Amino acid sequence: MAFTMFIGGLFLMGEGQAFAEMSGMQGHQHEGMQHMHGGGGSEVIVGIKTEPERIIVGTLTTVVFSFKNREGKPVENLTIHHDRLIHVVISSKDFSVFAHIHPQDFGLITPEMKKTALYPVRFTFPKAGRYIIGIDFAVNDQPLSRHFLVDVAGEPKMGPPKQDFSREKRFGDLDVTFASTPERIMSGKEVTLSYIFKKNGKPVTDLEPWLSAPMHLAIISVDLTQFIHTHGELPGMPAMGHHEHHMQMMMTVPEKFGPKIEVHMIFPAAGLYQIFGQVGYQGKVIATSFMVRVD
Ligand SMILES: [Cu+2]
Repeated sequence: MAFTMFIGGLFLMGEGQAFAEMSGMQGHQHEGMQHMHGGGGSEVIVGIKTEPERIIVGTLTTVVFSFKNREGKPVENLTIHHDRLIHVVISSKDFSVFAHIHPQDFGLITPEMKKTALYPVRFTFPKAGRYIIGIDFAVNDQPLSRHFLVDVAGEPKMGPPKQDFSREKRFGDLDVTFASTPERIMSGKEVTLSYIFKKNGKPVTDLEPWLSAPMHLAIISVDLTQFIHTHGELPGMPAMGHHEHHMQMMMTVPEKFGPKIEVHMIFPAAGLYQIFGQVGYQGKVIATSFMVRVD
């Protein structure tokens, strides 16, 4: 496999510049876990390489993630969480492009991948400019998160992010009302985000779990310094702290639910954030996108 060529290499970027942003546990809602698990996972050094190295709009690009320990040895004990070994979120800086993909979307996880701890995904970048690539994974069941920046060359170029604070939008067949409680979001303070799904004016009660969660969310700051992957909950599920939130991964989500999904979280810093949410509906995944300001 071509991927073996990446062994030993760490980062790359569109223009040959390395940006490896190690976000660590930052804002990932699992801060408490480090104490409970002895912090072994923070030793994981994640790298990213792309093939081709210089990414061009419209070209199928392989993005390979490498997982190493301090000694430079491959980390072999990645564990499945939310049904997948590695969750990869890609968003353009203008927030017009969003993808949530996994190595398993492109084929089986091979023994070779496990042994070398090199995991590829494929993606065609549709616009030139900067992208954030966030990944979520778990080592010995300890959830970890990292993010990277890559630059893509070519045409068309992306514009600045649209400042759209509308709270009612249509995604696919669904009308989605988004709200936050309290309405004014403060950094460092807990906030509840809520989504209400309607179709033809009627509440949707047959939303479906996707990857063992009512909703998957990727929350990204406009300056691309913050990447948070979190999950929605159903109202009435017991209130969860950070540890319980992790345990929710093992909980069963009802087969059908709706129309409301809630997300409990703490924004780590002030600024504008785009909130991408994904929910299962009629065998498909509906992606939602809303912008919030955090003071
Ligand atoms: Cu995923």
